[in-house]
Amino acid sequence: MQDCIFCKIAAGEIPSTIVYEDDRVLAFEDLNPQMPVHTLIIPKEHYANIGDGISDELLGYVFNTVKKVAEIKGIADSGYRVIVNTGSDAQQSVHHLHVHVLGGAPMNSGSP
Ligand code: IU
Repeated sequence: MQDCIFCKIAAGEIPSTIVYEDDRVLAFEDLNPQMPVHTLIIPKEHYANIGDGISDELLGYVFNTVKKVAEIKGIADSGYRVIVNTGSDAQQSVHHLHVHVLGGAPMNSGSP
């Protein structure tokens, strides 16, 4: 999609630090990490958010990539948090579906 920064990252038009990539998804380091490990996973195809018509199959594929990223980043055993901000109340700021994978240190309670 034109003017979508994550589409440009997915296409390699804007550089990113790639953690994992295949033909359907890209995982890259968040530019403003909130934890020692903070990786974003996106489908290469544009969906604004989790409610934007992505197929169950592709959404499942995106979430299965979480496990790969956790292994690559060395946090599979220590644990991690997975966050998908969706829409305005959740303060989604980039409107291309992305999954935050956060870890590398103990976290506070996950309750809002
Ligand atoms: P959010 O879920 O939409 O609030 O998160 C967007 C994330 O994308 C946020 O953590 C930013 O630091 C991150 N990000 C990035 O890694 N690279 C960018 O070019 C832009 C945002 I714009």
